[in-house]
Amino acid sequence: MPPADAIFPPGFVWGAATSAYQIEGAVTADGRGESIWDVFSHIPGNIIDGSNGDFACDAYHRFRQDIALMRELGLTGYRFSIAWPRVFPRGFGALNPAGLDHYRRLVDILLEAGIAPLVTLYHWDLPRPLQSLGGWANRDTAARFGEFAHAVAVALGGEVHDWVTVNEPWVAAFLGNLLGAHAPGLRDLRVALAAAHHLLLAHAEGMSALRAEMAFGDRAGIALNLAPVEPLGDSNADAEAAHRFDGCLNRWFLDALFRGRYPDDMLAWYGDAVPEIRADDLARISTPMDLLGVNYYTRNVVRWQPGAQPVDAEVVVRPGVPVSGMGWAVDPEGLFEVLTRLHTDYTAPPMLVAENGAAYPDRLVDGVVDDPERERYLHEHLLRVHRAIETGVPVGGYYVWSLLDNFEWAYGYSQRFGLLYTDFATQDRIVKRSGHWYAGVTRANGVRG
Ligand code: IFM
Repeated sequence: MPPADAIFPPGFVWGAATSAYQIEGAVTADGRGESIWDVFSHIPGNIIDGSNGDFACDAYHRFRQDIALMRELGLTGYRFSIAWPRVFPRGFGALNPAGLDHYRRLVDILLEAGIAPLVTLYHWDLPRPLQSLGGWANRDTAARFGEFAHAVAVALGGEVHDWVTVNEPWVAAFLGNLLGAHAPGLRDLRVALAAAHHLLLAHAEGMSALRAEMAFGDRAGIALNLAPVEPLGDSNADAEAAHRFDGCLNRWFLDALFRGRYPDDMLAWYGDAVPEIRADDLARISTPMDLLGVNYYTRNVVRWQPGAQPVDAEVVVRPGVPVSGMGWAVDPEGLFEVLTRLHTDYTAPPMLVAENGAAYPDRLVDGVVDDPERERYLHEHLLRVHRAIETGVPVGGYYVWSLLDNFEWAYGYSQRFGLLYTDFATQDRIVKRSGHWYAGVTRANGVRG
C-alpha cells in the first residue's frame, strides 16, 4: 500500500466485529441452552434461505485459526459477543462453567496475539426460557441480564477492559417484537416499546454489574445503530415523518441515555402504548458511560407512509444512489454526521465505531475473492472517521462488520459482510481483497486521503 495520508492517532484500535449466534455454531456443545434465535431460525419461512445458526462458521471450534487470521490482518481489537445461553442455559439460576471457560480461552488467545477484546454481553440471543416468561417485555429480564453481566464480569474482568452491554436495542426491540422479522417474531407495538425500555434498563443493570468488577481505566457502554434521517421530498408530511423516524431510531435512545428522558413528541406519538416507566428508571438508564459504540451502515431517507409501523414512515433509497447487497444506500458522509451530532448535541463519551461494513455478492474464483466495492466502502467511511477526529470528535477505534461472512439473521447466509470469505461447505476462510487492503490500513495506521 502507498504511504497513508489520513493518519489516525496513536493507539487507534483497528478491529473487526462478530456476534455469538452469527458465527459460533456448536449450539448444543458444552451445555449450551437454547436461545430465541434457535427457535426462530428453525421455523420455516423466517430465514430467507431456510438456514439457521446450528453450524454457522463453527467459530466455537475454530477460534484459534480465526485469531491467527486476525493477526494476518493486523487487527489490534476484536469485538465479539458472549452467548448468554452458554453461561446460563436457562437464562438464570445454575451457571454453566464450561460456557464461561470457552470465552476464557478465547480471551487468553486474543491477548497472546496482542488483540484487545471488546466484549458485547447481549447480541440478541436471549435464553429461550426467559422468552417463555415474557422476554424483553418482562421487566424482570433486565434483572436477569444484570446477573448474567455480573457472572461474566467476574470471570473475565481481569483480562477484558472494554465492554458493550447491549447491542442495538432498537433492532432487538422493533425488528423482534413489532415487525416480526427477528426473534422472537412478534408484532405488537406495546411489546416492542416495553422491550425497548427494558433493554435500556438491562443496559443500566449491566453497567452497574460491570462497574462492581471493573478496574481503573476499564470502560463500558452501549452500542447503538444510528443513522441520519432526512425526508425524501419537501412536503410537511415527509418532514414530519422523518422527524418521527429520527425520534424512534435515534432520539428515543440518545435522549434517554444522555438526557435522562424520552422525547416528548415520541411519548405523545406512542401514547398509551408506552410501558410503565418507574420513578428512577431514566436516572439509572442515563448513568454515565465510558464509551459509546456507534454502529453505522446507511442514511435513512424517509417518506410519509400512513400505516407503516411504528411511525407512519417508510425508508426508501433515492434513485441513482449506490446500494450494498442489503439494498442499503452507501452514504459515508452519514457516518461523519452521526459522529459529529453525538459530539455536539449529546455529551457522548469517547466513541468507537463498533460496526461498519457492507454486504456484497462475493465470489470465490480460483482461490481469490475480488471485492473492490467493499474496499471502497470501508475506505470512504474511514476517511469520514478521520475527518470527524480532526474536527475534535473523540473516536478511538473502528471495527469492521464483519471479520468473516456469517449468519446474517433473517437473510441467512445470503449476505456476505466479511473481510474473510467463509466457504460454508469446507469452513475454509479466504482473505478477500478488502481484507488484504485492511491489513495495509492497520499497518499504516491510516488510509490514503
Ligand atoms: O449482522 C448485523 C449485526 O448483527 C448487527 N448490526 C448490523 C449487522 C448487519 O446487518
